[in-house]
Amino acid sequence: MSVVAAAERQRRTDGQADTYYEAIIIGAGLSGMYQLHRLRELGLSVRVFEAGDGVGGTWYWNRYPGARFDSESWTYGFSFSQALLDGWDWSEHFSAQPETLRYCNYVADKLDLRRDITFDSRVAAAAYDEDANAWELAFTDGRRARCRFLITAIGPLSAPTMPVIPGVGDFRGEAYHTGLWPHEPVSFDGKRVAVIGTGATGVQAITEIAKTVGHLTVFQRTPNWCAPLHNGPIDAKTQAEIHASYPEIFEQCRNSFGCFIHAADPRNALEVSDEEREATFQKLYDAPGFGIWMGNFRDLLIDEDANATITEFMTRKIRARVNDPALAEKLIPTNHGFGTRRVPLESGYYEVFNQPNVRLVDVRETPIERITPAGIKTSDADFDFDMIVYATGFDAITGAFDRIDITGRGGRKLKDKWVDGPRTYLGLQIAGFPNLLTLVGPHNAATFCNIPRCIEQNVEWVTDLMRHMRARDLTRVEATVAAEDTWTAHVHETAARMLLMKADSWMTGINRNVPGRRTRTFMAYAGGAPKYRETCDAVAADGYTGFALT
Ligand code: NA7
Repeated sequence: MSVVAAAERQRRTDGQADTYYEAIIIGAGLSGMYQLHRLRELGLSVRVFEAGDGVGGTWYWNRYPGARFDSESWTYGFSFSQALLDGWDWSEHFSAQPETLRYCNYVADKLDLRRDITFDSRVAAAAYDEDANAWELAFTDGRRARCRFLITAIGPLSAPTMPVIPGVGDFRGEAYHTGLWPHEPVSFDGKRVAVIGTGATGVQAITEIAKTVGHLTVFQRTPNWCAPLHNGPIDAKTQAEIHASYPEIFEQCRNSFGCFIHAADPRNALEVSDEEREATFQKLYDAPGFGIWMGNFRDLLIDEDANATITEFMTRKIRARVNDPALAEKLIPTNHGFGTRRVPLESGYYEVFNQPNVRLVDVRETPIERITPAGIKTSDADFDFDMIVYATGFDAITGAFDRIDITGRGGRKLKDKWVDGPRTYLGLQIAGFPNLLTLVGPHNAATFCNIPRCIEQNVEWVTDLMRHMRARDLTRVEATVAAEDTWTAHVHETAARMLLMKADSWMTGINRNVPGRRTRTFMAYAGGAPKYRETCDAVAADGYTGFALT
């Protein structure tokens, strides 16, 4: 224990000493687990508090049918430890949630993390005590804990939102939100099931539920541009090749915009002939993963005319796959171009609508009026269901922060500070909130990334900061207002040239189920992971410019 921590422990004579740590990490998902490992190596007294009763974060909560990677499995695992890489084989190119949750548990076991994690602990409030230079945490069950550094590892998509529809509590059948799925198996056999929501989650869930359901009704508000996942098992030969090529795989990820193996095509869509463009689109459509979104012509997501070419291609694909032409038109987005919202990857999604036991309800034409005890009432029909599945998404990126009452210097609430959208420095720190570090926080490249790749960068940067501070007996770090203003302006400038800023989505801060989430503001960082990493490294190399260290 450092001198500072020992002094603090000595100072606390109120019986709370055993709940004081130099660092507390909130959340035992991948970022919390890795941060724990690194801070423990540094010799800090550190504890993780986790709301669930197991590790895994996103993969712990999102147990809905069909949940699986859109990242290639073999690009997703932690890269920092050869032993972790050597001891784990992914079974599929895009593994399903149960396997990923097993992976999270494997990491926790291998690194012996559980001894420093307290489960079933949801943080209700965190307040900065200026005199003590410490954070005081209150848990929902009344327990308290204190720490010098508070590190949030609470995830960008971890605050599920229910739709604001009258009568949601009235339904007498089974009802589940995808992000809070039960741990026990759920059967759809012979049942009349409704799914509300057709984002990346809804698309996966609908495709899986349709395999065994009695009758399925999909309530769609905004169709999305879905592209084929092309998943498959990993055979023994490929497995050996993957293990032998990890250095190259991670190097390729490191150099691409979103840390996927897909890097943008250096050509512009309108520079090539129609035939060449069509052939490129077709090749990407037939290839696995996010290539069609991230490995496509470089101007598709910034130039309207270029975007129109892929949008037209994808329109033809939907028409070709859906038998009923009128139904196909309902599944084709009309208010945004391809790739300007998160692209759901699918494995037979469009064909689901060719099944005789599946019906699509376009709620723009016939809005849902209320949830009834028996089902759902729209403006033109009453539907009876045995089960309603809410695939209605999350209060993204800032929602998990808002669900904790966070108070900084001078009694300032984080929620108030961010009322018009987040303001941060590097997506890792916030002026007025000393010693609070926000892994995968808003304005951070990690929210727009093959996430473990960016988690490693975030965690290693925070660990280096801690090392720097300990070596100099510094105990307080806070972003300056000027640095925060500059970074926040840079985040907005970088996003402004992207077409995705024109679409309503969780990335642009719109959620009609959450009061106040109506203003379009970019929630992540669109400058790309390599540029983000370079900036963070330069800040560190310069002695942490933009931070007041005392
Ligand atoms: P999303 O992408 O936010 O999707 C939520 C879906 O729920 C979307 O289709 C919404 O329609 C729909 N929704 C929300 N409220 C309503 C109401 N009241 N009525 C009808 N439909 C509604 O969340 P996901 O969980 O799919 O994905 C989030 C991310 O998690 C995903 O990108 C992955 O990276 C992991 P809307 O589009 O708002 O019209």
